[in-house]
Amino acid sequence: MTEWSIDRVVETLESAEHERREIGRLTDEWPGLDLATAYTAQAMLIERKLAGGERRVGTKLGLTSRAKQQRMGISSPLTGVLTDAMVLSVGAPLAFDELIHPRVEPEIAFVMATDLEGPGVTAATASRAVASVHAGLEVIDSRFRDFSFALPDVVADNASSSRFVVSPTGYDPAGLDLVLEACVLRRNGEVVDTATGAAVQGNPFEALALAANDLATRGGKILAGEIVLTGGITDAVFVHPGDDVQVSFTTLNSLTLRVEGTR
Ligand code: 0L1
Ligand code: MG
Repeated sequence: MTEWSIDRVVETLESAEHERREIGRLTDEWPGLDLATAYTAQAMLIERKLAGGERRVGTKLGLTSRAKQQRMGISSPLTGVLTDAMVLSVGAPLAFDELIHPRVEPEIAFVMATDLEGPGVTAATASRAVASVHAGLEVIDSRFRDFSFALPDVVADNASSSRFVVSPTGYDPAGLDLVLEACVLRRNGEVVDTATGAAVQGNPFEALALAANDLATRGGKILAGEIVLTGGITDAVFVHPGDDVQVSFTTLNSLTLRVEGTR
């Protein structure tokens, strides 16, 4: 039997993504896969994507809302890395056949004006580092069967990252009350969930501060110009070919994603 190692974790996750194949929890097979080891695996996974030609474009938070934490049975937020290969232009369809079992969730997104580096970042200092606030829509596609994972599994899997859309129009953070910013998630015209920005750690700027402080524990930071997805505001909905998903915010824009495919 092959021993588990960080290399093997990365190769297992990479092949699951490339072959669009679900896998079982790594933590069931390797109980030694702790959080620190999982973040090392995530960093290696990203290094390999970058070595393959992808470009880092941002940071994402996951499991920042109670709706998502309750659904996944994990109460701790986590971070991941966004690359240009995950970017979907506004209006572009989602190619279902490229993915395993995609789900869609609304996000409040930031574009950063300056670097943001912990420790000690507060929501107030975090908000001053933001250039603009945008509507976001994230497609998550956990490589784990039935989206069933423990925290180290999903950390190693780069927080289920797959695709995302950010509205081109950005808003001055000083002019918004993100705690009260409301969002409606619709699938095929039917309302499936609603929430306000308060769902995201009480305030999306708290989530941004959390990301900066957490990254600092691993020697990382958020860079000027990068996008930050602050975490799904509502639970994520499964999508299938033919579906239209729409996220509509009070002030931020609406985004619609059409799902195409044959499976
Ligand atoms: O698959 C997942 O739900 C984990 C990633 C969480 C994404 C989010 O909360 O935004
Ligand atoms: Mg998300």
